Amino acid sequence: DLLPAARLLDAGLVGAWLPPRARDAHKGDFGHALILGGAPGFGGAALLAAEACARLGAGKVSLATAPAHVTASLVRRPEVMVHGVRGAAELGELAGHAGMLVVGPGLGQGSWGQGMLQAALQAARPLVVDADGLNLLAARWSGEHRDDWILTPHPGEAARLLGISAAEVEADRPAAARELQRRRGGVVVLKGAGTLVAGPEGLVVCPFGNPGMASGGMGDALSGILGGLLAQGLPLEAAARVGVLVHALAADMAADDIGERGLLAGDLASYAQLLINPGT
Ligand code: NPW
Ligand code: AMP
Ligand code: MG
Repeated sequence: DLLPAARLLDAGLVGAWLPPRARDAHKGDFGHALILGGAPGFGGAALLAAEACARLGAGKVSLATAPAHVTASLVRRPEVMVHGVRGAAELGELAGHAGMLVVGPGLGQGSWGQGMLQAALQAARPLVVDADGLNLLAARWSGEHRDDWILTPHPGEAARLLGISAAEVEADRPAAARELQRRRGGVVVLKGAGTLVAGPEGLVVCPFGNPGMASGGMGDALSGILGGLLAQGLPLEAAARVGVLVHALAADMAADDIGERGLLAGDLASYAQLLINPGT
């Protein structure tokens, strides 16, 4: 049974948290997200996050990535402000200008990634921590506990954070999600079939999504979706629940259209956009 005894996420939550935009709205109303990630070899992860963040309606998206990825990122997504940084010292005022940060997609665990995570932790902004950001939390920031972050581990990352095996995480997913939330604070999204969201308001499970999502980059897209919602001002736990829903429902729409096998993370963004604009 993929769905443990937890409350089911209701797809109606998406519209409830994303009402139509005011006619006189401007981009400043929808926040500025900064994505930190993309060590050499993993530039796509950070770009997928940036693209998903923009597609969810963030007013502005900045991306700080390894210099090697700047040109390709701009070609693919000119709407994103792309900064090539050789180290966190070159971030300058970037983190201070953003309203929230996503750190981890393709971050790597070397000195570049460590510096970027350190800068994110010091930025005093809400965070989404994913992927290697989580691996670094497990390895080097074991005491870090915050109320203003969303952690998005897959079972392998959750296992590293908890100091147990992925099999043990999978054996009791609700217990793992709750324990991680207790130890680290904020909101924990334990990914995998039947994604769980554990936060101060309790534990919920997502009944949507499909095995087409078992492909590289899917988690990176989720981190960007969550960033886009936080940037627009959704409270932490609502952003986590709505983001998990949008991600899974977009993948279900995509699978209905083009099939599960061969589904790509980059395919999700346009379906996500349909979902957050009901009536289109
Ligand atoms: P196994 O071996 O499959 O049984 P890692 P990663 C386990 C970037 N990417 N249920 C899995 O178990 C990311 O952003 C870049 C059970 C294995 O042990 C990261 O920065 C891309 N087990 C970096 O790569 C696209 C599960 O977790 C371990 C599980 C490394 O991230 C790809 C694997 O995890 C990627 O996103 C489940 N449902 N899911 C790009 N285009 O630039 C996972 N595991 O070692 O953390 O590696 O997730 O690939
Ligand atoms: P990551 O491993 O970080 O790339 O994240 C994979 C994403 O795809 C997570 O959001 C998972 O919940 C989702 N996912 C992967 N496999 C499945 C599946 N079989 N059913 C539902 N969702 C899945
Ligand atoms: Mg991942």
